[in-house]
Amino acid sequence: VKYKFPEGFWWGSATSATQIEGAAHEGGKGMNIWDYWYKQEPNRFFDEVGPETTSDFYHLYKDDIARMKEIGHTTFRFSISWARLIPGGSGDVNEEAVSFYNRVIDELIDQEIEPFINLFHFDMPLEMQEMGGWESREVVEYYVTYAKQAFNLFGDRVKKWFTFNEPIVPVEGGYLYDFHYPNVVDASRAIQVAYNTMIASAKAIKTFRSTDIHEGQIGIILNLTPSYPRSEHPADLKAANACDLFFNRSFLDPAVLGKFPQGLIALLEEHGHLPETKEGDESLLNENTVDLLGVNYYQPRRVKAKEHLPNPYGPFMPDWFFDPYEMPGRKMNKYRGWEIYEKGIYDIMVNLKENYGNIPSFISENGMGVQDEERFIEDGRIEDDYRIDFIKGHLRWLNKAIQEGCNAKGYHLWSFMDNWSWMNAYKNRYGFFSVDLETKERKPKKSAYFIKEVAEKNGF
Ligand code: BGP
Repeated sequence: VKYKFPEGFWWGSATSATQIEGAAHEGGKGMNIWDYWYKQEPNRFFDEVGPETTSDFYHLYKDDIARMKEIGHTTFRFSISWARLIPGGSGDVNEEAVSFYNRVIDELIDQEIEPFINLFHFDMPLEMQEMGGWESREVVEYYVTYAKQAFNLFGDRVKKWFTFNEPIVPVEGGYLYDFHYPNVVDASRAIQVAYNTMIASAKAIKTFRSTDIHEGQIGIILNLTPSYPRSEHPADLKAANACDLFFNRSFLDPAVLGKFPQGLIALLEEHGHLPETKEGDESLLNENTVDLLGVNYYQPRRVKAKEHLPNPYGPFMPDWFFDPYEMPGRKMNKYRGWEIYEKGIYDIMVNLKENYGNIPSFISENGMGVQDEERFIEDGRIEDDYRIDFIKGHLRWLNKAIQEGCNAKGYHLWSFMDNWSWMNAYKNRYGFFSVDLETKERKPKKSAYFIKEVAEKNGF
């Protein structure tokens, strides 16, 4: 074994409720924005496939957990569907949902796989969205009540909690770039949504720590995209810094350091876009930073100084401050259109070590989406050597970061099995297991055998 990982390193994978559970209208679940939006505009979803059945984990969880065991998982991240646990987002808990999540948790524990639970993965209950979604402080309070219910129901067995997955994505998708419901394009509202999510996260953390049965850890999962400038020219550096402030530090700093970066505040203030705040917010954020940070890493951002000045009368956008830069010769995942830059994972870890107190962290998502993956079937199995190479490439850099003292505790692939992905539906496949959309049959890909060996040897 050339690349050995620290003892007890977490090997597993990540999923989310809407993307794997299915049973969207079963078991007493309420509607969330995805169920609703799909009903309104099915043509905006790839192949017009919606979230009703996805990978049917709701019914097949037991066999799936056996499969996780089979490939050496020691940990597994899933999310609770707020609209399943509390249909409508507020009010009574749905007993069928409690029973389902209890069965999942107990099954994982029986198989010696530690459950990691995320409370929010893009799936706002419809009623909560109608009340204003994350723009509303009332919704923030309902979210905290939901979190408290979840801690009380499952916190006796679950010791790793996350308040949000990629909270920036609903901001970008729902309020800036029109790829999530409610399809708003308005930077002021986007900034309010971003701000309120961090308030919600801090409040949930505070609640977690004040409920006495829980001695676990609580954190947040962020998609970090290191921002690399085209050159060392001051204008390019400035562009990369703005990009970093908007897309990384806007969430990373409040989550880990307990305050928004000064540079970001100055930028927003200059353009008249500071969010509305409430008394006590500052100390709330300050006193409720995370214990653990999940890092989702797929690709970096490469940027350069703006070539043309933005129209000052047009809508304020983060893109006012930088242009994307397509570095010649960069390595691409040609099956998904994203850049592959393995060293990014190392740069993130070093940054966390140097500037964020070496907070305990782990790779909570990393993975390779592939369109039309059936073309790689040989003798009935998907021979996903490209995915194995992708994983190895990232693990080598993660290993180097650990050798240099970075506090990385584990690696989760996105994802355990092929799943439904938001507007892309089943276009890009990510799993260790393929899923037949008709029969829901799962089949291990070559990478499933690879990860099993890595987990068993704790390295490769
Ligand atoms: C992350 C999300 C996941 C998943 C993944 C793959 O940002 O947390 O929910 O969707 O990206 O993205 P995609 O399916 O769009 O390729």
